[in-house]
Amino acid sequence: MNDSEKNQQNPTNEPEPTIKPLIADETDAPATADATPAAPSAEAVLAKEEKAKEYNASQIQVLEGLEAVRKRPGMYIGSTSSQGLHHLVWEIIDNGIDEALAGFATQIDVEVEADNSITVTDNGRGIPVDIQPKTGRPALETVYTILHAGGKFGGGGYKVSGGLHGVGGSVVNALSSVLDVTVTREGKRYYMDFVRGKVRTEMKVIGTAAAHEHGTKVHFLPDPDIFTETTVFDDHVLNTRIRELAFLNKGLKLTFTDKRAATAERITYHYVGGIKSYVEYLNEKKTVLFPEPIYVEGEQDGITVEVALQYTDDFHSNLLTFANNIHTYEGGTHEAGFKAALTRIINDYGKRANLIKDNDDNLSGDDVREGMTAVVSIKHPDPQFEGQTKTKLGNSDARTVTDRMFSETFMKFLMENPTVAKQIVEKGQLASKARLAAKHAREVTRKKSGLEISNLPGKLADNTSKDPNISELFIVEGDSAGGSAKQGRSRLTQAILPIRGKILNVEKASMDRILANEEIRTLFTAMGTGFGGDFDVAKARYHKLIIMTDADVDGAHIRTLLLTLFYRYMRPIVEAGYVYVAKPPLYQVRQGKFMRYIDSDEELEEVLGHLPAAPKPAIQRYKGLGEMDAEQLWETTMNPENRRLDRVEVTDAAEADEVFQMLMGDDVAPRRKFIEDNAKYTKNLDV
Ligand code: 28G
Repeated sequence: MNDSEKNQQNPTNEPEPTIKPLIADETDAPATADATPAAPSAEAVLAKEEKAKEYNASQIQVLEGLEAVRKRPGMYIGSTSSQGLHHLVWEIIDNGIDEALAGFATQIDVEVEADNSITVTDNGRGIPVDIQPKTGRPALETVYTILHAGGKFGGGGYKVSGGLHGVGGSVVNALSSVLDVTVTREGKRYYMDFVRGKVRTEMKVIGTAAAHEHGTKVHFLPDPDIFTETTVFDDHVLNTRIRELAFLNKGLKLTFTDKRAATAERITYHYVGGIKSYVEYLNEKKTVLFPEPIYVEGEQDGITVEVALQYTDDFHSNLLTFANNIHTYEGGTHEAGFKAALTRIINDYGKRANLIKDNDDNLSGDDVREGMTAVVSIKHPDPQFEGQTKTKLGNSDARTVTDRMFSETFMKFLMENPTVAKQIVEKGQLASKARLAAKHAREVTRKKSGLEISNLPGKLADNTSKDPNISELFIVEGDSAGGSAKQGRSRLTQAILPIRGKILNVEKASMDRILANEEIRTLFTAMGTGFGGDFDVAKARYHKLIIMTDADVDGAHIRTLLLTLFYRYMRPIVEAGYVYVAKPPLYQVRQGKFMRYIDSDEELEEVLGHLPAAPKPAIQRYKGLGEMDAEQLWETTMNPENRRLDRVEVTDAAEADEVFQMLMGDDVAPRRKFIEDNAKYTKNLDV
């Protein structure tokens, strides 16, 4: 090997390249020059000069092309972050996948070397090595040095499966400090390598191979001058995408080896079931409605469509769509076609099977997708990607073909599997009912934007003023305290909503269930602010929302729950400073004209210590809100003249939310203990 000499000869290393033998010694190029010593004809000299000019021009184009990639890598690979770094691997793997889709490769091996370089090997035909008439260069060299139109970010279209592979090779080459390719085909092994995109070693034969051996091996080291953020590959990212590619290309075997790891074991991904296996994988930890995912496959106008789906007892849907192995996060026409077909067919079938009656509303798209896990994967000869992140398929033919392919087979499936079909329809009907109920609840809330108390549910005793500025809503623990509060209140300004301690029992259930609690729904309705996306603090019917619970553990418990609710579902009212905590006293001390409410035994000691011995101070002890009569409750806790209120800060509510999370555990004992130990938290609100 005389690399230094080769380097000097290498035209790509010189501004004014000279012509030289196209192929180094051992290749299968016709050996001519050495064998013909005769003087060349004038025509031959001219022709040669012409060729030289063409060649020079093309070489300059090559250099300009690759220089452009190095200058603006983001244009070609999106970014030079870790994402861009991994993009290099995807480009090379894609070429191997194209060779597999063309029907020639069955396996692709990906390895991370100890130095963070990457080796990708396929067992396809091997990149052609013959001299191309147009360039006079080996096809292999062209693939790695000529910038092809149609890179992902370089404009133009995408690669077409099995047709245009090699598109990303030159980009990866330009951005690698070293890249070498070994091609095995027709009984020979060819080698060539590059430095920052420029030929270092011209293509040469490095050995022989058995006749049945064929394939391509690409090894590259990303250039640290380009990838300044990081040149370290993330094994999880690689693994995940390689697994995904194995799911998306059924039957194709992909392996991954991380040689940086102490135990560099090879992981093999090979799914004969393709995306059907993908759905099984996604549902692995879920309860499925029927054991095998439905799988549908079809082809029309060169567009292949695959759909796999299965239902679980989940409430959300998990729909992943792909076009030409690219995850179309933003959806697009194929997704729209699938969704439309799914909704239409389930409704059609439901009616045919008399599961959906004539008078019933149609199931909505959301209804039929509830609990569904599905993967839609199409392969399109000319995919158009749109959207913010270029992950939205735009081809309108993809919609019609996906819709038709899927609906035909899916209807057939439902007819042939009536038990499963019934389960799917009934799941949709259940979802529909739940959605209608939720919608109804929302509408009730929305109507309460203001004034008609008549619509306010049962337990609420509203105040008579419509001025939110002077209106207060007391949330009172327990029916008996609620009763006293209703009697003792100032009707003009004070509304009362009793809350039962029962809510405590549901705390370990989900927030959804707590929201289903009647009193809590009443509370939201009464506030008039709406739910979720509709929430509007300006519509609050009360500017004081006062939590009135006992000064004990259960009281703290209810308070935590309510604050959590406000924090999660009504945060703007907390931020606006509308939420308060009432502080019912433990004692009242009176002596002549002196009167004081007392919150603790220590405070009682202290106060008594400062009072004269005679006349004997009268000490009243309050056991709880429920034991105060209407007048006491008014005097101690509700009368704006005497009462003590603490305004709740957002941080208090956030802390309550955290506490609540901790309390969600199934075990009751630690929960109780936690609250008792965290008197600190309870006190926090008393500061
Ligand atoms: C291992 C890592 C990545 C590849 C092939 C095979 C062919 C090919 C690749 O052709 C396009 C077409 C002919 C020049 C095609 C072999 C037809 C016949 C191929 C890969 C341009 C490139 N025989 N395998 N490219 N040609 N694997 N794996 O890159 O004219 S790229």
